[in-house]
Amino acid sequence: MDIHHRATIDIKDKSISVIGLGLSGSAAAKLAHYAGARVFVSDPGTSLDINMRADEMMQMNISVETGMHSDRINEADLWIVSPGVPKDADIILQAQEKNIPIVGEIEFASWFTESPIIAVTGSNGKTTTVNVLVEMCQSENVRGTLAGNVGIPFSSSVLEEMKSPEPKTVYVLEISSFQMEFIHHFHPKIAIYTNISPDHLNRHGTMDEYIAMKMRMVENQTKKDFIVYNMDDPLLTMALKDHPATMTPFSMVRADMTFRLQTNSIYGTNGSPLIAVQDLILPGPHNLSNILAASTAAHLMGISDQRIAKIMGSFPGVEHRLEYVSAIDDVQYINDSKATNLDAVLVALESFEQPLILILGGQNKGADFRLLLPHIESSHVRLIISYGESGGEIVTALGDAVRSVQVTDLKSAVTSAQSLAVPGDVVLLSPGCASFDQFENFEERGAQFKTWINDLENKK
Ligand code: UMA
Repeated sequence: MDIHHRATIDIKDKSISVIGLGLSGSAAAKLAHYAGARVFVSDPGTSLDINMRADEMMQMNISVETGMHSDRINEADLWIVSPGVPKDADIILQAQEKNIPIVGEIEFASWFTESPIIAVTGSNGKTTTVNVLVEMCQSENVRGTLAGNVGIPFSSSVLEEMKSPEPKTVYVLEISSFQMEFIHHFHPKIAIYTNISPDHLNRHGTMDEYIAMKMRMVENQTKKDFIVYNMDDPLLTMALKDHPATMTPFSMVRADMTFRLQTNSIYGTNGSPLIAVQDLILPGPHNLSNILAASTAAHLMGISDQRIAKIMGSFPGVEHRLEYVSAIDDVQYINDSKATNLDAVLVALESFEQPLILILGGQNKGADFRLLLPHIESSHVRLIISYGESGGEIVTALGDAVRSVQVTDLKSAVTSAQSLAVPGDVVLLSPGCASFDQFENFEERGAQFKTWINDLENKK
């Protein structure tokens, strides 16, 4: 099958193998099936979720196998791969040897829509940015639709649009580096880069490779398209230096921007004050940066300053991102389960002035925990509770820079935190690791954390 010219791609009656039966695999399979392809989905897993999705596939007359990738995956004109499958996995290398074209789920979904795409990436802040942006992008002419790495597969949203077209649709997609490994035609009208710092190095190997994957998001953009990027980030500025797209940067320090931050106010596109920083609900300088990113893109979509200011002043934040859970005996509990890398932990540390009990742990993604040392020494962290697969590594890396306690799992970490906290403390779950050693995903980790905190409260 020739996938090089998007205009001529036709999947009707083509055999398509979908690799992975997670969220994106099952959504891509449904989209491909709806578009008339002969679909075969394969996943070596056997979990309850996979079996449930396999049942759903069978009910829709989509062929499926679980527990293995059999040779049947190679009887295909096209592969659609889930973002969790790395590009150097054995099955990928074998398919490439057989010259089977491979696309990622985001690429595949993009073939079936002409609606403009705003694609948001970065090492941190992308979830908050997409959520603020999609709220801003609701007007008479624009219907912002959130999808992508946020847990809503792009394929599901596109399938919905195919079934009930909405001409005002503008997709606001959170994009991860994984999702850009197999793209060909993916072409956002507006790309947003929040920042770039080391993340996912266990998958991408080097920082250069990680940046290269992030840059793939704009490889099809021309001067008619826009890149909204954080000009305060030297790595980003360097990486985007020679790109032909129209640059519309944002900054917390420069005055010559679409939205200007000065003397504790944000100024609008006509130069007059829009809102005072103290009137924003979202805490911390990182969120200010995310808000400036979203506002700049919303302005490019024709959204009025008035609407932008309204959302700036009312957006409450995102679940699992510095989310306030409860205060028990004058100790605040904060759920930052979305912090799966060290940069996100640093952002969390900067957001509090009270003494902190920091819960770190889970599955390490290749981070060096020693990088936390200077920040822990200069912040208010008075105790670290580490848990999970990386628990020992964290204790060793931090040495005696701060008091630390190692426990086996997150539930024990919560119990220890409660018994060691004193009034005025903040107990912060900002794990700096992936959740996969003990949970399905960071959402489940955050939800469990909140349940255990609520249990503590109910026992009072
Ligand atoms: N699998 C195979 N063959 C392999 C390897 C894996 O079949 O060789 C199977 C696994 O057995 C599993 C399935 O693939 O059943 C999982 O696929 P997946 O890991 O791609 O997960 P999905 O459920 O499809 O979710 C993905 C994103 N997950 C990852 O990128 C790891 C979700 O982002 C995203 O929300 C979803 O698509 C919808 O777009 C999550 C994530 O953790 C939140 N993202 C990372 C992050 O934010 O740091 C990048």
